[in-house]
Amino acid sequence: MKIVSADFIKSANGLKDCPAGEFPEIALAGRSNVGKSSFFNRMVNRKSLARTSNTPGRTRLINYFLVNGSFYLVDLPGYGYARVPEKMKVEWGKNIRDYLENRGNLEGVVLLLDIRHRPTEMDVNLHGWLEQAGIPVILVATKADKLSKSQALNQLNIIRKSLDLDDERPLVPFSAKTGQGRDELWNIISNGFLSENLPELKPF
Ligand SMILES: Nc1nc2c(ncn2[C@@H]2O[C@H](COP(=O)(O)OP(=O)(O)OP(=O)(O)O)[C@@H](O)[C@H]2O)c(=O)[nH]1
Ligand SMILES: [Mg+2]
Repeated sequence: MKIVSADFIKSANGLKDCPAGEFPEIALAGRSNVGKSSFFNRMVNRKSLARTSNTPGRTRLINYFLVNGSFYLVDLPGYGYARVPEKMKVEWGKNIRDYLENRGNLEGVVLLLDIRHRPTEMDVNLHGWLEQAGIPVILVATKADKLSKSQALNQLNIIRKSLDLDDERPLVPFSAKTGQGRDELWNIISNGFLSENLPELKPF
């Protein structure tokens, strides 16, 4: 997919604060620090449109970006950051679940996992929950540049086993640093999540 524009729309504080759902939208979910904001920036080829950080827990609101004037990419707050107060964690969990359950124009979720680590219990739970809810999921293994090819293959297998994935389910190794996986993911997104909306996406 050719990206002609990507614009920050707003930071929403919960579902009620999300923009009117006039465009299809795709949400980016994953553990804090897994590379969601970096993923977004690389996918739209904008260096720092979404703020990235070494400090986990950076993205606390639901950040809306409009791509090609025709669909939203949504950068969700990351989960699982140990140093966040318990009350805030519960609040985040509620906010994200409320969003995922009730956002009518949500076409799918990109679930990001760090290629170097075994999925956490929260990753496994979220993945299972999304499948049960019938929400289409694309799985991405981030930070692939940090491993050798053979290490990466090994880790991809571990992730597959932990999430009990069928062989045909794509798990795409990705690097925000090198751009590995970007084209493949745009293909999957435009042929899958957005396929029903493609007529609307045609103008460019
Ligand atoms: N080498 C390498 N580093 C990456 C990659 N993706 C992200 N990082 C680094 O990982 C750190 C976290 O990245 P972010 O994109 O801010 O992660 P996030 O998931 O948005 O984090 P929160 O907003 O806290 O949930 C930053 O230091 C990034 O530079 C990648 O593909 N390769
Ligand atoms: Mg972020």
